[in-house]
Amino acid sequence: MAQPTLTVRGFQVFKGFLDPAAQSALVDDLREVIRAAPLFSPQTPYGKPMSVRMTSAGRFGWYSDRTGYRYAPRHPSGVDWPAIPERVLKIWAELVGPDPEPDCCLLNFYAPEARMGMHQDKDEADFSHPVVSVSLGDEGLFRIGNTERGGKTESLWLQSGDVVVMGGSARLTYHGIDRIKPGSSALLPKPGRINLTLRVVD
Ligand code: MD3
Ligand code: FE
Repeated sequence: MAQPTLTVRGFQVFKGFLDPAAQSALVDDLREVIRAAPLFSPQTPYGKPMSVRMTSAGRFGWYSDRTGYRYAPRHPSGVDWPAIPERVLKIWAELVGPDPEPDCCLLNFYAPEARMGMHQDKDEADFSHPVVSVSLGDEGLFRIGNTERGGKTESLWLQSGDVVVMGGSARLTYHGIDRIKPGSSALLPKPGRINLTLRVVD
């Protein structure tokens, strides 16, 4: 099994896990996902739309509106979420093992001005399963905090092809994306960053 390039507060970072050809192939797969389940801007319970646009693949997709955050079995249009692409499942299997398979692949799209505030991911049933993140396109500044809100943080740039595994104590660590660096990658046809997160929800 692959060894992480670095580990920051339990986050295992695999720099350049995907080579440029693998990244392009993945983007082609994701284009199909977005065609079936278009990106949308989730409303927050605070009444403001998120700056990150999202969609999902798999049995569950992440969804939010004024009534709260949750996993939903269908896209807001009413269609089922598309299947998680095989190429994406392969990344999970290589780093986490084949069983269990993830049942949600959340796709976040960051336009140049988008960001994601510090938060914990705790809408899943069992935190013993890790979360795997795949970065594509422009670099994003990832901030890692603590298991309680506040305190000292550490930041690192995530680049196209980097994969991060969040397991163990890192699974409930606060984290966010402060900004992206438009023009730092030529992978996507326009400026922006895609992040995939693979999760076991159920
Ligand atoms: C740590 N996404 O979708 S990926 C998210 O780059 C999210 O789009 C960011 O935070 C992004 O919830 C960061 C890294 C990440 C993802 C999920 C985690 C770190 C995590 C779940 C638990 C702990
Ligand atoms: Fe998160």
